[in-house]
Amino acid sequence: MLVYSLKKIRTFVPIMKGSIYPQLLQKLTHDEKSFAVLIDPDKIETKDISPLASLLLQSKVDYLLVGGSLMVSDHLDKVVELLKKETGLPIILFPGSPAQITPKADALLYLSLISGRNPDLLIGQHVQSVATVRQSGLEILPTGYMLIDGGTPTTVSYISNTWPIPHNKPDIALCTALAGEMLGLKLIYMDAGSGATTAISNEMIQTVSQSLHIPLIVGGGIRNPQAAAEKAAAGANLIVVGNAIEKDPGLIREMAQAVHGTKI
Ligand code: 1GP
Repeated sequence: MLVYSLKKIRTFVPIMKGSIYPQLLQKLTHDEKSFAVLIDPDKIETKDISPLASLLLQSKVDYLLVGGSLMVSDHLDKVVELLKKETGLPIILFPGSPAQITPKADALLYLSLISGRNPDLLIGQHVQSVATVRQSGLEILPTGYMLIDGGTPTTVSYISNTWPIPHNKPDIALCTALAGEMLGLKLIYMDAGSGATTAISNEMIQTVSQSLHIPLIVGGGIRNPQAAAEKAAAGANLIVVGNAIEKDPGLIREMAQAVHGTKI
């Protein structure tokens, strides 16, 4: 029975190029929350993709984010290709470096690390990789990426050589996010970093989301459905979870339900 229904679901409607941002804006207007699972190609073997795909489909996940801060495996293309084939879900690259770009995905979080003061990650790498990005044909999602202190040093902080915004300084987060919006960025991603001890506070999310007019992505250290629902209720439009789901894939369904059921 399950096999039959999955087969039916797998007659996917192809994702129209360029449709992800308009969809995010529409959801923002209707206050509909979205849930994304982050898949780090370094942490998954291709043989595990099929069982994961079944879970993703049964759980009504909205997007898949694919990327890692330090990619040592060489199967990004394959992972994206299989995820696409098995789930049909929109795949958004969340690259730790320009080397993590594959045209097999649907869209690219074109990240500028606006919480930091490392020119290379604000604009330098973008200049160097412009040809690859343009030729990829991916939907480009210009994103102000903000690292928020999650209580433990993160790989991103180390690699990017930047300080995160202090956990208890919502005003700095707000001014940074608004500056990003006024610069024309289309999304803000506040991230406490993968496996953060402390997720971004509800207060900070609320402060930022109340004044922001573009979709707000929140991730890092969200471990249970209740936390996911709280972050969504505080104003996050898209909740991203990676680590907790790697440890317990059974959480996917509960997390998705919690986020989708969020009432403001
Ligand atoms: C990290 O926001 C993502 O960049 C997800 O974090 O792995 O802690 O869920 P977790």
